[in-house]
Amino acid sequence: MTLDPQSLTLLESFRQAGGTAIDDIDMASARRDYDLLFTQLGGPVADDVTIRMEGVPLVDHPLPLRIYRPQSVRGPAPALLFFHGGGWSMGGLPCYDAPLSHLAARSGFIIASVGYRLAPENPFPAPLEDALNSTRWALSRIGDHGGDPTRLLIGGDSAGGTLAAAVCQLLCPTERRPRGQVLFYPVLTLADGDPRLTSRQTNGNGEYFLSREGIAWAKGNYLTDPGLAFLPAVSPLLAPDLRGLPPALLLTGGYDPLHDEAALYASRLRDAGVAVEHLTYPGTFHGFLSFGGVLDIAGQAVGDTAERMRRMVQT
Ligand code: D8F
Repeated sequence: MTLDPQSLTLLESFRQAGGTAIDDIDMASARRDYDLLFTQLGGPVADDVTIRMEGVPLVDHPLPLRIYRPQSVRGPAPALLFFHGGGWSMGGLPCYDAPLSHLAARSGFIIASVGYRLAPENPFPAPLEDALNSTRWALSRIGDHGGDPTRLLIGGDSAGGTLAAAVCQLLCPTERRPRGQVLFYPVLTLADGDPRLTSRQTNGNGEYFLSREGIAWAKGNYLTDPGLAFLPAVSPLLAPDLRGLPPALLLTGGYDPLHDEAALYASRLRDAGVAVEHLTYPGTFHGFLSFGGVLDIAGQAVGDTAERMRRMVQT
């Protein structure tokens, strides 16, 4: 397989733009560049979806919540609680208007995107605590926003996918749980040097947007001590027992350094008796869902995901 022509052209434009090596850039500039990139490349927002700012009323620190409601929905709708990517330190709610509005429109789900606290100002465990607490909140209160708490999925992309996967592991077997986990190219381990993960080597040299250096930079922001990477709450792939987890959908590009950890997590989930599907888009790279303005494969993935989301909440 080779890169598809649109993905190749986009990578070529990233290369032309050059830019500073990520570990030389200050946090404010990194966040500005990230926001610009994601808002510019997302393409148009779906016009049949209402976008509103609300909040998650956690006791110590309420979190911003951005709600995408398809105008066609009547009554309580199935809902997806979403955690955005950006290496636990970048990204924000406006960056995801294009992909999440289209996912809401195509699925008929209400999507609630959580403005969890970001590192390095709020390192681990703050982002994860926010994800866990907002999930528990949604499982009891998403009805306040037109969602059906018995048909709740959680999900996220990249670092947000890590948070969603970890939350699924952290919820107790005795409490209410989401009906499924939707993981777009999640980081599934921050423990360095796992020899099983060949794609970290082949796709991580900086030619395909997300690099090993970028992951190391994000890890440095998120973790106050690199030894924390061995906690399953940081690296969900390291959890010894995956039995009883909610059904999972994983999506990756063939040129993503994170491809192999998704494949491995999917195979371990399957061995543990969890319903799982891993969709690979061979010709594209990390982050493709967010680049729908220039990549047709993003729209394809939104359609594929919407179909699986509807199936996850049936019966
Ligand atoms: C380019 C963003 C704008 C580059 C400065 C980029 C990331 C780094 C995103 C992770 C690490 C995600 N991650 O920044 O892709 O999840 O480890």
